[in-house]
Amino acid sequence: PANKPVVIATWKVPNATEAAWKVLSAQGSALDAVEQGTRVEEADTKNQSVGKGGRPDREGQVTLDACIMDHKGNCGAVLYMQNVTHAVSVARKVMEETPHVMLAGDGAEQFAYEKGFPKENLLTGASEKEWKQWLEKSEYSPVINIENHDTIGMLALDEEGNLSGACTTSGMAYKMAGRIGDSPIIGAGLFVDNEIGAATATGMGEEVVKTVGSFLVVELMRQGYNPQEACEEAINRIVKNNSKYKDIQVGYIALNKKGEYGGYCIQKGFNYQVYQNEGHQNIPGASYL
Ligand code: SD4
Repeated sequence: PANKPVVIATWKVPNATEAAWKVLSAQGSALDAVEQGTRVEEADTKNQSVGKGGRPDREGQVTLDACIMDHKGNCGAVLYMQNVTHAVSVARKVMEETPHVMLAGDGAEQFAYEKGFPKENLLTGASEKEWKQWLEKSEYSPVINIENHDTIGMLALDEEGNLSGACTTSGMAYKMAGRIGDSPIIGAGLFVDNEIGAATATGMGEEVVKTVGSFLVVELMRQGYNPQEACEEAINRIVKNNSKYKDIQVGYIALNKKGEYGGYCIQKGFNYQVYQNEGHQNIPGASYL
């Protein structure tokens, strides 16, 4: 069918979806596609929400969260990892080469070095300068769509009809040291069920974790919702439980087994990227507000 292969990703990330498309259009796997695609954003120092160049926590440390999940239900994650750019690839190594699903902090970092990943300074001059400005007031009030924009969650359906997903981030800017968001948590920041579909999240991770957002989106698709409706209902759950929803941004994207996709968020300003046979496009996400 014409609906596959297809790749979708949170935010305006044409270089990332293009890298994923290269894999998919050469009959590559969805798993390789989402890894290659998300690596583009990890390496891009201009993206200050992912990988190298990411905004630090309030102590000035850049700490990365990432996970990956394949069509067999295998998954791997790294949490709060420092000094290694390609968190998504380390997550894949956790999935494929350890008996575990998650490695955190120093353990994740040491594992990455054992697997040959280079040690790098992830704090760029630009992010350090902004952090120092932030320190003057030290107020943690995440700026919707700006300060915490561009975590990349990516979902792909390959030529064989298999689904995979990946999610990688430096987390909320100026978070407390030790804070972990939704992005490396399977079921929250990402979930893939090869029978049904896949979903991933961006925005205020705490709200996504509280509602087990990506798992919810996939389960709603299992019950018959299309990807768009499933994202809408998962956002409704957050809004219903939270009197402060006007100050919060969360966005979901979803892709089902048929290659249909959708996206929805609380606040205006979210968009997502799609690449399929018909070409490349950026779609403004419909929003609750
Ligand atoms: C987090 N969900 O750490 C991430 C942040 C994010 O775009 O999505 N930024 O909570």
